[in-house]
Amino acid sequence: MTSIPTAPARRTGPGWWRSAVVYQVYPRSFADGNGDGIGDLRGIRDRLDHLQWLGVDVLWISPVYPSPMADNGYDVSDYHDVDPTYGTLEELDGLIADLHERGMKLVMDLVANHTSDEHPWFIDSSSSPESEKRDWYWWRDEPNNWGSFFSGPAWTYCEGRAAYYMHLFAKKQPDLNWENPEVRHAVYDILRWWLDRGVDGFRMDVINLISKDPELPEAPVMPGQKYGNMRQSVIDGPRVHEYLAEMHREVFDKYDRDLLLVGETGETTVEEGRKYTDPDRRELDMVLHYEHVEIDHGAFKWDVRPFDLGRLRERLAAWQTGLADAGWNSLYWDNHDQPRIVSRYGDDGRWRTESAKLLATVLHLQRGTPFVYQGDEIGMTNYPFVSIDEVDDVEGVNYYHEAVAAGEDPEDVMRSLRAMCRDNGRTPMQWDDGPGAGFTTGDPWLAINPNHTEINVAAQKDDPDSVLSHYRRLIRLRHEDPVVVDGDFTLLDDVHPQLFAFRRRHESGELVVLANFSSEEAELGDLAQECRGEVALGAEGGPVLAPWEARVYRR
Ligand code: ISL
Ligand code: CA
Repeated sequence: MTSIPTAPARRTGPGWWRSAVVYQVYPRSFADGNGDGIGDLRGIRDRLDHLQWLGVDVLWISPVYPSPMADNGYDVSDYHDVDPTYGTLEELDGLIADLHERGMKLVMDLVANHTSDEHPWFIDSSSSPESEKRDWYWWRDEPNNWGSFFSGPAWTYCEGRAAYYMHLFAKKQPDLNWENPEVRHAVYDILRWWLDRGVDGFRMDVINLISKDPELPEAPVMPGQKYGNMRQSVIDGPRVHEYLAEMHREVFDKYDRDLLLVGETGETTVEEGRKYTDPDRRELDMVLHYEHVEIDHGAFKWDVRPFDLGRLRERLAAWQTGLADAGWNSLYWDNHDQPRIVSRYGDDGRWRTESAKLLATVLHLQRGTPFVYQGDEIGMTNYPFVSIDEVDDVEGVNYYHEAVAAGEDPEDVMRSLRAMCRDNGRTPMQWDDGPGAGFTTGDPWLAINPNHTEINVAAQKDDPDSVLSHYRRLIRLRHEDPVVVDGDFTLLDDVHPQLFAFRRRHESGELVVLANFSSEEAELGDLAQECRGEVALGAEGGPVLAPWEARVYRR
């Protein structure tokens, strides 16, 4: 039996996050401390032993601020408090203290591209064209043709202002106007307020959308679409780097602490990613790009395509090499917006355990900072959604109604939702095989996956071959082996139909990862010459990899 030692080694000082592992909690679905069926801060505090045992260094929690919950908290109505659903500010202070006591850090979600329409800023701004905050949002007498990311138009009419406001997401999420310096400074105040409270950094929601082309030009309309695709005018917009550098100067440079600054930058490119994260530019430490989680998207996310290993390998390698000498990668498969990776790129049936372990291996052994999303560590799967009534998420619900109204077969739409709907990643965390999965003693806000009777933390904790033990081993390897942190990256093969193989090289040695992304055996061919050294993870073996086998050599 393999023994699993504890006590991770932690680095401090500049760049400490290169050797760290982040764990993301979606508070609604992690642990319910008061039995009302919704996860909360009490629940998170009660489960910190799990995080410590796993060995993670940083906890990132999705928003817990007061919110009308049109988008589960990504619509903030007060940046300086905690929503009663999740607890109190005192409880959050308690969480910060608990984490610091355990040597862990807390990263908060900053949602500053938009606020809730119930935020006092928007209420004020929308009240009259004379409002002092009239330019805090994007108001126009006539809307342009942009569509929103969440279906429908990106503009909604407001009686009070007799004008339209822009919302790239739901209509209850009006976009802030970052062109206005007062808005930027109000956001910087929020950041300082939380840093002064003891938080250790931020994951900045859709931060690459904050700068829009101020002309707001009409956008191209794709075939079959009603509204224009505004991406060109909003993604990595004209002043985004200027704003982030200003934020750094105004806020982060003034704190002499080990902060972590992560930007969510959907649909950004390697070139832009490098700019955001080049330490000399003093913008962000790392970004969450989307390229590797859009491999199975067609023209848009609901147009589901088969997984393509070649494309995954090529895009991941592009980020590894693109940020090799400046900038830093974040590494993730899942978050609260993504379907479960084992159902997507792995095999959630016969090979669930093997493929979940393989996906973890290839992710964690790249160069960058890994993010574990709650449930990844036990190989949680997608939920078998049958009816739209089971879906809560605003993006999925809006899409369903729009597509069905446009004449699409509801069965086809449900098939897309089953594969891509964000609620796949939001079903409650599976702690044990009991009726509430150890998540709640009450009625869960979103259905628990029926497979929690088999897939749960309790069932995997003492099993050295479990997905959970594997995650723990990978995290420990990062803390102990400088090759994992600092080694360079080389893709070893770009044609094999089943293999993802790469090498990490460092003055202290090298690691080779050989992974078979298929349910059939894979011949290593020329790569068999890489089977040298000690097997650091996986089992000894010859020139053939078993289905979903990942083998790691260290020499
Ligand atoms: O995949 C998507 C686009 O079709 C979205 O789900 C994507 O994740 C979103 O564009 C960016 O996500 C972030 O901002 C959203 C919020 O709903 C997400 O939960 C958040 O992670 C708006 O705040
Ligand atoms: Ca609760």
